[in-house]
Amino acid sequence: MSPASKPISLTRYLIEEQRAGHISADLRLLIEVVARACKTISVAVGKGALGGVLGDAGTGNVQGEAQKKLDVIANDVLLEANAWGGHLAGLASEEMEHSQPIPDVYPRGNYLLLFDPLDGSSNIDVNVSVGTIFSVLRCPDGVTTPEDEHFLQAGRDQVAAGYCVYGPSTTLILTVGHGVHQFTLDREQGSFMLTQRDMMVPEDTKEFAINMSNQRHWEAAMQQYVDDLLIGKEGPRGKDFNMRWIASMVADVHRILTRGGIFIYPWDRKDPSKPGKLRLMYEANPMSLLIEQAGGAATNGRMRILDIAPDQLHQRVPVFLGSKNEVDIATRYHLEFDALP
Ligand code: AHM
Ligand code: MG
Repeated sequence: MSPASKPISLTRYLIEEQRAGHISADLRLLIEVVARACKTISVAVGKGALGGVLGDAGTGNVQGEAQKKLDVIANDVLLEANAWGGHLAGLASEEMEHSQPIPDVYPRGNYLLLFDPLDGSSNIDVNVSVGTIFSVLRCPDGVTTPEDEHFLQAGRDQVAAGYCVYGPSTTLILTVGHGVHQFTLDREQGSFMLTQRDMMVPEDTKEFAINMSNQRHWEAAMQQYVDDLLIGKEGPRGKDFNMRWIASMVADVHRILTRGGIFIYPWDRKDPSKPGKLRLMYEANPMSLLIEQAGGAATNGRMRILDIAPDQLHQRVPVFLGSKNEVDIATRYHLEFDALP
C-alpha cells in the first residue's frame, strides 16, 4: 500500500476532530480509552475456549438475565479502563443495577458513559460475532456526583456513540456527530485504523432482520407489515424480501450500516410488562444516533427513538432502524393501525 493510501489511525482521526473543534480533549481521551478497552475485550473474546472465558458466570444481572463469563470480564475491563483518566463523571452499564460515579480518589470530568459491555452474549459459546455498544452524554452542569437520574437524557443529546464488533475482524464504528466512520483493528500493530469514512445506509432495502419466532405475540400492525414483506412481489410491496437474523444487535446493525436493511425488535405479548427487549439508554440510543448519522432512520414504531424522554436507566423500547424509506413504511403501518376506529 502506498503511503498516500495508508489509512490513518483512530488517534490521528480524533486529533483532527479536536483541531476542527468537533470534540474536546476530554472526549478524545474518553474515546481512546473506550477503544483501548475494546482491544482488551477483543483479545479475551478471541481466546475462546483456550482462555477459559466461555460459559456461564453463574450470576445474574439486574434484568434477570444469566451472565456469561465474558459479560463480567468485558464489564470489568470497561470499568477499570475508565476509572482514572479524569474524563468521566460517572458510568452506567447493562450489567449493573445503578450507575457509578467515578471514585473519589480520581478527578471527575464532564462526561457520562453508558455501555452494553458484551451485546449478543448468547452467541459467544457458538463463536458468532458479539460486540460492545457505548453512548456518551454530558454530565449536567453543577453535578459533581452523578446519580441514575442524571443519565436520563434523550438520545439526541448524545455527544458520541459507537460499537465494536468482535467478528472475523474487530471493527469500531464511531460517530461524534459528524458522520459515521469505521476503524479496523490492525492486530499486529494494536491500532484501530480508519478504513471507511462517512458510511451511508441505502434509503431502500429488500432485507429485514427480526426474530420470527415471536410472530404470534406481535401486535396487529406488526403482523400485517411482516405478512406484506413475506408475500413479496405478489403483495402490496411489489418486491421480494430476504431475511437475515444473527441475534447479535451489533452484527445485525453492522450489516445494515454496510449494505442497508431494516432491523426490528418490536414490542410483543410474550411478557406484556416489558415494552420491548432492547434497552433504550445503551442499545437503542447509540445505534439510533449512528444510523441517523449515516442517513437512516430509527423509531419505536411510532416516534423517533432519539426524542424519547427516558425515565429509567434500564428501560426497554421497541426498535425499528435502518434504511430510511423502509423504517418510514414500518412506522406508517403502526400509525395507521392506531388511527383505526
Ligand atoms: P443482550 O444485550 O443481553 O445480549 O441482549 C440483546 C440481544 C441483541 O443483541 C439481539 O438483537 C437480541 O438480544 C436477540 O434476541 P433473541 O434472543 O430474541 O434473538
Ligand atoms: Mg445487548
